[in-house]
Amino acid sequence: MEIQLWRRILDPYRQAVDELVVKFNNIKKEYQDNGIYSPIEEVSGRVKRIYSILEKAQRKGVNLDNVEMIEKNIEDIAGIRVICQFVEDIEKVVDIIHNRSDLEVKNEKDYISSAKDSGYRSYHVIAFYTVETISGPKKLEVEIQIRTLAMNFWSTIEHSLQYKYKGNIPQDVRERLLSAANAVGFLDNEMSSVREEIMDAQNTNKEKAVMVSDILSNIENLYSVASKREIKKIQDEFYEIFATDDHELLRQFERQLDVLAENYKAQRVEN
Ligand code: 0O2
Repeated sequence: MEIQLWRRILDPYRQAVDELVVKFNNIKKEYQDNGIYSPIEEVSGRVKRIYSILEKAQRKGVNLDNVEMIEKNIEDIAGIRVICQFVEDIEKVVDIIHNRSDLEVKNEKDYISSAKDSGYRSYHVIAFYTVETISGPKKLEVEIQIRTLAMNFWSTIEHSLQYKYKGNIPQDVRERLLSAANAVGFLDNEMSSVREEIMDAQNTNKEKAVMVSDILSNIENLYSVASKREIKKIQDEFYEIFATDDHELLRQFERQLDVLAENYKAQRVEN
């Protein structure tokens, strides 16, 4: 297999990664725009490096000249990583994947219920995804790794150590990593136990930010219709309420301002 052809072979995988990153980010955005907690915190993707593909193919005893066999045997040429805040979110992301019409699940690896010997924890979904190319549709495999922020921290560090020691991490370092993996498990459990409180706090903050931005844009719009004195009065009232940090007062003020803006709009239509 000619080396320069690799770029052409990997092009559809690059396209798949780019498209899926956009799609998963959009899921996150949809949750946020609807004021609902998003199980997706971060999304990233990569196409496996040619060196890693060849190395893995060799390890699996696949003939390096046979591209079809390489594509069939190496499921993670296209890799997507979805990072969640809590372990509970992982299940939600897996459900989302199952319910999508553009992803057909091939198999799943649950390294959360049973971690790998290294201590690695993550949930992998291997799915078929079709990209449209100028030569027609190409159905290919993508690996979606779903894990928490804490699991990701551990695996990123461990992965770089794997590179450093070329897969032969010294025993004492391995033991440290295992104990760190246990600490990550503990951390995720502790975070889960206060999940409701954390989610509440995050939702309240988000709601406040949306309310403040709504209030400010209403005040901005009033500049063209209300008197300077009235705007000054509204602004002073806003700063006063904002300083109290009272969520309910802010909500009431937002409603009042909405009504005022509507009244001015109606007056303008009448005139
Ligand atoms: P890279 O650099 O991420 O591309 P299999 O086909 O099931 O026999 P495979 O494909 O290795 O074997 O499956 P597995 O074990 O599910 O691993 C797929 C990917 O998961 C790996 O790809 C890693 O990204 C990640 N992974 C698996 N085990 C570990 C681990 O112990 N530590 C870390 N940090 N990551 C792990 P690659 O090809 O190894 O690497």
